[in-house]
Order: sequence, then C-alpha cells, then structure tokens
Amino acid sequence: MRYLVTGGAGFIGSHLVEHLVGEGHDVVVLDDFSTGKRENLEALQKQIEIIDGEVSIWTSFGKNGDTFRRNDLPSEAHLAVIGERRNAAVTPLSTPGRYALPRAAWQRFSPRRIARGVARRARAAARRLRALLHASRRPAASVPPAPAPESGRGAMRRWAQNVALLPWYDRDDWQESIARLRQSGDVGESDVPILVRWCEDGYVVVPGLVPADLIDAFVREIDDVWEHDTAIDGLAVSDVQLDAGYRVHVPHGELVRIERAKRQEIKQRSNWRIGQYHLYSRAARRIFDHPEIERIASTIFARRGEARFSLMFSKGTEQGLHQDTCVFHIFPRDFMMGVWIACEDITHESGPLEYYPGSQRTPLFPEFSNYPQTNRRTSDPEQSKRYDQYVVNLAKGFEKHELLIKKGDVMFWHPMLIHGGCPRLDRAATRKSFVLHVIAEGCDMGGQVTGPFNW
Ligand SMILES: O=C(O)CCC(=O)C(=O)O
Repeated sequence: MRYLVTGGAGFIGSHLVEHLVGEGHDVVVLDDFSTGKRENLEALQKQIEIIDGEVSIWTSFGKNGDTFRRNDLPSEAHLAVIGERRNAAVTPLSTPGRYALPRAAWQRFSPRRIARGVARRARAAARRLRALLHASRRPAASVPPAPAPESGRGAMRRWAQNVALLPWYDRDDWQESIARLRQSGDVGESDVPILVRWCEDGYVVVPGLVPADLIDAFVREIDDVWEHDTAIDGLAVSDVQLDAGYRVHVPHGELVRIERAKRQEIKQRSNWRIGQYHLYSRAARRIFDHPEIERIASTIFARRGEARFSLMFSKGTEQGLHQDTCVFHIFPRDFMMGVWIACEDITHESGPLEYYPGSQRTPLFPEFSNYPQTNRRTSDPEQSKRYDQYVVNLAKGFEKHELLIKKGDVMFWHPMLIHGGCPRLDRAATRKSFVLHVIAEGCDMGGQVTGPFNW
C-alpha cells in the first residue's frame, strides 16, 4: 500500500516511516521541517518521496493543477493519529479523512523497534561513510581516470574502455548486486522487480506513473503552441511541412505569423516534434522533474540521475534501429536511460516504438572503440551506414516487441537496448509521447568530445 505520513521527519513520524518501508509499503512524507529533521529520513530517502510542505495543503490536494495533486494514487485509506501527537499521521494520498491504521501494525511500533531502527540507521550512515572513504582512497574504482590526450594534429582524447567502469547492471553478477542493494536498504522491496526486469530485459514499464490530468495539461499546452498567436521566445517546432517545403526547425515567432487555419493544416500534415519543451511549458517541466521518474532512474543507476533532454513527438517517428549509447556521449558508458511517457493510448497502427528485449547485452559496435568520442554522432557517413547495418543484424537475434502502452504509462529503457519506430500504418494517427533522456550525474561528456558532428 502507498501511505502518506504527515510529520514524517519528526522522531515518531520517521520511525513510523521506517516501519512502513520495512513492511514493504510505498511511503510519501509530508513535513514542513519546523521541528522535524531531514537527518531522521536520511537512511530512507532513496525509498520514500518527501514533500516539503504544511499539513494544511492537504485540503489543496483536490484543487486542479495543484502541485500536490495525487490522482494517480490508490484509494485504500488508512490514517492513524499517533497517541495525542497530531503532527504525525499516516494516510493514503487520495482520500482525505480519518481512518485507523490497523492496530497490529501500530502495536508492533515499540520502543525496542525504535532502538533497533536507530541502530540500523547508524550502521547505514557508517556504511556510507566507509564507502566514501574507500572511494576517495581508490579513485580508479569510482571516478573515471582522466583520459590522456593524444598528441599531434587533430588530437583527440583517448577514453578508457574499462569494463570495471560499467554500471552494476551491465555486469554478470547483477543478481548479487541487487541482493547487496536490498540488504543495504538502498533499494526497497517494491523496486526489486523493477531492477530484475531492467537487468534481464533492458527495460521496464511502470503503468500509470504520470497522472492523467498532468498529461492532459501537457497536451493542452502543446496544442496552444499551434493555436495561440503570441510567440514563445526561443521555442522552435521541428520537422514542419510548410507550404514552401520541409523545414527542420521553425521558430515559433515565424509559425504564429501564419494564418490560423493554415497553421492547423500544417500541423495535421507534419510529423512535427519539439525538443527541450520542458523549458517552455509548465506541464512539461512537471513531467521532466517528476520525482518518481527521478527516483526510479537513480535507483537503477545506484547514483543520482537527472533528466537532461526532452523530446515531444506528435506521431510515430519511424526512426531506424539504434542504441542511445551510440547517440549520446556517456562516460562511464551506459549511465543513462531513455524514459518514454505515453501521452495517449498507443495503437499498432500509429507506428509504436519497437524494441528488442535482451539486446542491451550485445557488444558495442567495435568501430566505436574510443567511445564516447566515437559514436553515431561523430562517425563519417560510411561508418554510420556500417553501424546502422550492425544494429539491424544484431536485432535479428532477438524478438521484436511493440510498445502498446496506455496514457500515463512510462517505459524506462537501457541505453544499449535496440529500439526504433515501427512504420505508421495509419498516416493520420497521432502517437503523442514525451521522451526524456536521464543521465547519471557527471556522466554526460557531450561538452568534451570533438566534432564534426552529424547533428
Ligand atoms: O519514440 C520513438 O519512436 C523513438 C524515440 C527514441 O528512440 C529516442 O528518443 O531515443
């Protein structure tokens, strides 16, 4: 079950949180930190969601567009007021009201349990400290060695191609790693199936992760791009079929000068998309910053992940097969992921995303031997063709799947998972999606590689 614990950063509240997490529940903490302490939740912060706010905003949960709206949460209801301490309470998020936490659970919340919890936290803190000290003594194990530059004309960095730098999920001992993460408390029970699926198949779909009302707001704001007459500074719409012909990018200022009816015509006939839309739209930003997306990504990386790029697609892309590792410059390799958010129910006719489970375990294209410098973005035309053919051949060894998911469902995929866009059987059908590329902190080397670039 999913619980809200108000006052969850206080002494009692944080132990209640620990108890609930220990029982395998999802927990959201609401605390204004006037008396509660962040340190009380430190050992659990990867397993819970923390909202810094006041209990009084509870009444605002139902207000349309409120930041704290939680339509996606289950409707089962439990609320406990702990003794007379009304600042520590637990409830599911969708049903305001007074309910009772099952007595058995509350009764198990004893001083001895509290003492054990405190000891567990101290051990976790000591473990983290030891890991930090260990990392600082042995930089090669956790910090990528500085790549040595080559000398001479056109000098390029040499990047270490060391398998020891790959993320835990790319190694053969991933099952042991999951057991370790679980034991250390860095991974909650409910995340284990996500990690297993990720390691086995190279992707995981989380149903209903983004609430329908947020998706609706996002789609409305996209429609506004075509309907409103006021230019949005800096925004460009890409892949647009103007009367004068195809344009890769059309500044919004130019688009709004076209007569409205004509604009709609252009919208219908183009397979348009918008890059980095989160910089211009409130709803897109909220999806981009979605705490649960970030939490799942960070859990998978076992380090902090951050959404860096976004792409809004209006229709099927029919993109050729590729792996995102070969499109981005990530070091150490594979510390990134794609996140595909369905903004409507996806149909076979619209040209869904196609992907090949298990293909994330195939070797990197051998010609990209100085990755992240050498990849599809920096390859010459002949090499690009060879890479494209390499991936097509690899995919033949795996079963093709189509991503037929529902509005609000989210797919997370491994950067080596082979994927692309199926043919659009119905050319008029939309396939609205918002795609994020999430990268582990410090691993985006886009600014450190040299061109020329293909895009
Ligand atoms: O949605 C699609 O068809 C392709 C998305 C994709 O491959 C990507 O953004 O990496």
